[in-house]
Amino acid sequence: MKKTFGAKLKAFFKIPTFNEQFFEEFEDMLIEGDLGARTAMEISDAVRERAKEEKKSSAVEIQNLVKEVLRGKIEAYEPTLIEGETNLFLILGVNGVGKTTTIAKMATYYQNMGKSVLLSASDTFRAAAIDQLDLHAQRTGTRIVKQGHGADPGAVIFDAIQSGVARKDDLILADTAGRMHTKDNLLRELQKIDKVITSRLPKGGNYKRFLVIDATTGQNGVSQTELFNQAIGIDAIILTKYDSQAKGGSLIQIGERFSIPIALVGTGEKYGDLELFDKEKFLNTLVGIE
Ligand SMILES: Nc1nc2c(ncn2[C@@H]2O[C@H](COP(=O)(O)OP(=O)(O)O)[C@@H](O)[C@H]2O)c(=O)[nH]1
Ligand SMILES: [Mg+2]
Repeated sequence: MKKTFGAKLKAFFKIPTFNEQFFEEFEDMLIEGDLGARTAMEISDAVRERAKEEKKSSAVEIQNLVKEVLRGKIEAYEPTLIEGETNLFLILGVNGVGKTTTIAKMATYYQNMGKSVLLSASDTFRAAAIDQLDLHAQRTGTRIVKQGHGADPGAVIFDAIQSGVARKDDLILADTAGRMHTKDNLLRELQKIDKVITSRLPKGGNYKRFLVIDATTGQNGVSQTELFNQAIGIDAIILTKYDSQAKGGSLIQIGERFSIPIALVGTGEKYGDLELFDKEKFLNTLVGIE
């Protein structure tokens, strides 16, 4: 089995010999862990300083030092609903990252809190996408607003808002397409959707844009964030497939470059496999503590 970044880090510090080769390999490992070149250098410098000051540094000490450097780079985001208002969460991300699955998990999560949820099948680009969300709606007992394959996604969201407001739903979860014929098409489509929401959601409504990042895609998560953030702005990240060996090192770069916090973590394929992001736990796992 492939070792996690945290396990590698731990093993690396078993017998630290602080020479130039050590620091070169150390930086390479940090970059492989998707922490990015800048953070890698920052951590490497901090360890260098510590090693010089204290002569010897134990694995645990260095792991904690790495954690300290990382701590200021990411924040948690609590996805709370505004009571008595229409909340709308737009779920964005490239194909296959887990948007539709996460929507079903979020529906379950908020329904368990006693909230009424409405799904908007606004990924109309793929025919199967509507059926997939529809199946999740049936299984989780959630109401859904949908139109046919190829329909205008803005129109679907428009309908969902009208219906959700009329029925006083607490939360509308809107699916989106992750791919279109061209990247420009996709971005324009998302901007149109965004405009429909900002102009149609009643005053006092709570609109948040969530970007889903697949933990296993590593460095690509950073360019995906840049793309979607430029298009309409992202409020928070949802990290999926955290049950894999990948422990989301790219979130450090995302936090550093775009200051976008992390709301939720997907830990499997079942409806209950969704957790609130816990920063301390995340960092401990990332650097191999515990
Ligand atoms: N192991 C695991 N698989 C996931 C998770 N979230 C989604 N998936 C799987 O990823 C695949 C793509 O998910 P889907 O929701 O269709 O992605 P979308 O294209 O972004 O809507 C499916 O096989 C899901 O079961 C997760 O947290 N862990
Ligand atoms: Mg989907």
